[in-house]
Amino acid sequence: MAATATAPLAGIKVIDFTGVQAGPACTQMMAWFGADVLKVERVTGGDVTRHQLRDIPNTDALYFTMLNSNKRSLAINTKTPEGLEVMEKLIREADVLVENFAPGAMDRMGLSWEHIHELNPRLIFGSVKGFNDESPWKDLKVYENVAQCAGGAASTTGFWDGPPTVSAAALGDSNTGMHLLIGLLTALLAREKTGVGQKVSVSMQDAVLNLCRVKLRDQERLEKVGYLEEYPQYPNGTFTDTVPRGGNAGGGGQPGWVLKCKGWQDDPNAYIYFTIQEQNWEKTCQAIEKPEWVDDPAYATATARQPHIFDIFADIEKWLADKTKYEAVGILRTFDVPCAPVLSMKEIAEDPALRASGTVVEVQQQGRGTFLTVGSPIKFSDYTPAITGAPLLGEHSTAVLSDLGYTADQIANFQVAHVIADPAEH
Ligand code: CAO
Repeated sequence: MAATATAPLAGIKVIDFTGVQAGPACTQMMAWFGADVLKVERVTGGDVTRHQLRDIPNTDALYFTMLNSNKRSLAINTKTPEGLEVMEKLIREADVLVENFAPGAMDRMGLSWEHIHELNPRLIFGSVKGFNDESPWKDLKVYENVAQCAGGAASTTGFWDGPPTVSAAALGDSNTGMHLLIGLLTALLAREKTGVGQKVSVSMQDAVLNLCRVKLRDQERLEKVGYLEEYPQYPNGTFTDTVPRGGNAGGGGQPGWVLKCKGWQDDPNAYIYFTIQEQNWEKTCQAIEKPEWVDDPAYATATARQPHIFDIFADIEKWLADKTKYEAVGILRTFDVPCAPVLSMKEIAEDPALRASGTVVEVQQQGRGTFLTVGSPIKFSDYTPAITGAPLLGEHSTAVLSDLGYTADQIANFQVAHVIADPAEH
C-alpha cells in the first residue's frame, strides 16, 4: 500500500493466506518492499491474532497490527463455492500465494498445489509447516516453542543445571517467515528465466536448525574429541555424548559472558556482555586495569585462561561494580572490546538511534492512534519503506471484488450469504 513506483517489489501481487506470525512476517516484509499484499481472512474474526492479547477493547491487537502493516484485507469464506471462485480468480492474477495453515488444510479447501499451478503456472506458492514432508511429525500443528524444541534450539539454550529453554526471539515463527521470503524472492528470480512458478516450502524445524548450525558443528567436534573447549564445562566439568547447554558462553572462538554492572541488585538488566577477544587481550587488560595480566603465564593465552575463566570474569565484575552498563561500554569501546549493554525492551522502545534508523517506528493505526513497531531491519541505499497501519478485517473486500468484476448486487448478495463479512459487523 505504501509502495511507490521505485519500490523494489512494486507490481508484485501477493495473496497472503496466512495467520499468526510465521506467514504474516514474510508477507509483511514483501509489503514493505512494495508488493501489493492482499490478506485473505476468515469472515468471523479473521486472523486469530486480531483478538489475542488485546490491550484495547474491540480494537485489533498489537500482535496483529505489528505483523500485518501495509497490507489490504479481504474477509471471505473460501469454503463456499463463491468464495473458492473468488480465490481462483485472485490466483489467476497473482504472482505469489503464501499460506501457513495446518497440514492438509489447503488440499481440504480445494486449493492443492497442483490445482493452483494449473490455474496459474507462473504463480509462486509459499508454504510454511511445522515439519518438512519427510518428517514422521509432518501432520503436527506447530507453534513457536514447539519448533524451537524440535529444531535443536531449546536443548542447547539455558544453563546446564536447568531444563531446556526457549528463546524470546521468534526463531520458529518470524525466522521461518524470513527463510520463506528468501525462497520466494529466489523463485521470483528463477521465474524470470523459466517463466514458471514453483512451490517453496519451509518447515519451522528446518529454519530453527539452520540457525543452530554451530551447535551441530559442536556435536561433531564433541564426538571427535570428547570435549568443547569454549564451553563452561571445560576443563573442570564433564561432558556427555551430546552438546550441553552453555549458559551465556560465547558461541564462537571468543569466550564471553554476561557480567554484572553497578545497580544489578535492583535492575534486572544492569549487565553487559563482555567478550575476551584473543587478538585484543593486551588492550582488554588495559581497559579493565589489569596490565599485569598481559604477560602473566596464567593469563596470557586463551588456553591458560580457560581453567579459571570464571575467576577472570569475577575480577572483571569487580572493575564493573562502580560503573553503569553504559559507562562500562563507553570505556571498553575505546579499547576495542566487543561488548554491549543488556538492553531492556523499555530502553529499546525509547532508543533515539533505533528511531532515527527506522528500526523502531511509530505507525498510525485506525481506531488506535499510533503504535510502536519494529520497522525494516534491511536498509536499502535507494529505498526506504514507509510503514503504514494494518487493515481492518475485510476493509478492502468490496474494492477487491469489484476489481475482479463483481457487480454491486453480487457483492451485496455475498454479504447477505456471509460469503464476505459485512463491514458493519466489525
Ligand atoms: N474461509 C474459510 N475457512 C478458512 C479460511 C477462510 N478464509 N481461512 C482458513 N480457513 C480454515 C482452514 O481451511 C482450516 O480448515 P480445516 O481444518 O477444516 O481444513 C481452518 O480454517 C483452520 O486453519 P488453521 O491452520 O488456522 O488451524 P488451527 O488454528 O487449528 O491451527 C496452527 C493453527 C498455526 C497451529 C496451524 O495453522 C499450523 O500448524 N500451521 C503451520 C505451522 C505454522 O505456521 N505455525 C506457526 C504459526 S505462528 O506461531
